Amino acid sequence: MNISNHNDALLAGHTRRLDFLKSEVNLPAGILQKLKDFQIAIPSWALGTGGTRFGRFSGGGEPRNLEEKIADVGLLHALNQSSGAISLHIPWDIPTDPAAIRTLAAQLGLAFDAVNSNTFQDQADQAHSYKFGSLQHVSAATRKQAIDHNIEVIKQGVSLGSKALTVWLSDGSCFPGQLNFRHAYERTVDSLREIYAALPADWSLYLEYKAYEPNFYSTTVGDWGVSYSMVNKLGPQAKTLVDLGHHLPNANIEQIVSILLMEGKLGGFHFNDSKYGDDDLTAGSIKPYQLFLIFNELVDGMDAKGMNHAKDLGWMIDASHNVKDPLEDLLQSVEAIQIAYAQALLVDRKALEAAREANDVVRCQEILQAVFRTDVRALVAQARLELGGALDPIALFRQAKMREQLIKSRGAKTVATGL
Ligand code: RM4
Ligand code: MN
Ligand code: MN
Repeated sequence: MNISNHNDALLAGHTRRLDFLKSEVNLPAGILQKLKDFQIAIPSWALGTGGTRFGRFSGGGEPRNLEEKIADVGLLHALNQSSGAISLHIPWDIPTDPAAIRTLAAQLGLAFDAVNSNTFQDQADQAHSYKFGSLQHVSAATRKQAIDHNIEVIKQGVSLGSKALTVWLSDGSCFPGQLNFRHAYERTVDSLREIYAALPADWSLYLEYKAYEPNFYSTTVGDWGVSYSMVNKLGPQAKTLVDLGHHLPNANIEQIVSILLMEGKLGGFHFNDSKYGDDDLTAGSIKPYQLFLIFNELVDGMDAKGMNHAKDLGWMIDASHNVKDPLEDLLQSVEAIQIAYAQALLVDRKALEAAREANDVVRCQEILQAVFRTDVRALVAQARLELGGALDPIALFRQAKMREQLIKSRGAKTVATGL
């Protein structure tokens, strides 16, 4: 792959588009640096073809082990210079030789983002089943097994240099009457306290919520209110994680984000998009305006607290690819996130606040929509260019026949671990 040849061929058109943007919009000082600093972690479980419970249609050349997953993220990062971290799901990916894995990642410019525990599936060698929950389970032995697993995941993360544990629980119930809601809540908090106690001082615990699935009557950590009340009980290192696909239809996610940030309890993000539920589609593919509005609140809320946009929250993608090439899909997601971030940085916050204070509702909408309708792709591309990435990552991925090469070296029928 020759990035500079690719860029040279596209440079004239790129410069024209960037100049036009600069002539139309006042770019705030430092915006390019902010875009360059902003890195989005890639989930190790999203590098292969995803499936539904009805089927899975493999695409070929999928990574067969952790080393190959890291190589794939390295490829993404080389192309866009914005995917400089990988988030592992354990036990789907267990680093057997952490030092070697760390070196491999470092060679590709990658860090290890949050590690994710898995108590929503039974593993072949485990003593107690999670069929009726894990941290909420009626049996203390099952809860202990799930707690121990989380503590083990923290240890794995420490050996890789991760700084956060993400806990997503499928715990809940499928039928009315099945669960004592209060007991389930209390048991979950007690279990989380034990995990929290094992957290290194410079780590965070992100507690993710989800409205439904795989349980279809109740989820014990079902919404941001429950997660927020739990992380408040745990302590300052515990925060809520927002996965965009985990809300009931039409939830106002930007408002949730704003309040969590204000309360100092927003920890991180799982980006994706959805039409119906936890669809795990490409970020920005269905509701790009919502993504922009979320970033608008993120930038506003982080600036109000003097936070570092790039470092003070955990930015991750959580997606699944049923019909697209996973790597192309991830390139699309990263770009969509950067576009929304860049647009949020362009909002004239003083003018917006003045319009709000004057109850000028029309003006408020004009300010936001004018930015949302501004094509900032050249700005995002310029950030990539300055970092040594490709002006058009997907085009280069295709021109260089990267998938074909992966199929050649790994085979047409490989299957990556994950969902
Ligand atoms: C869940 C949730 C978690 C992810 C699993 C695979 O719905 O989004 O973050 O780890 O899926
Ligand atoms: Mn998630
Ligand atoms: Mn999910």
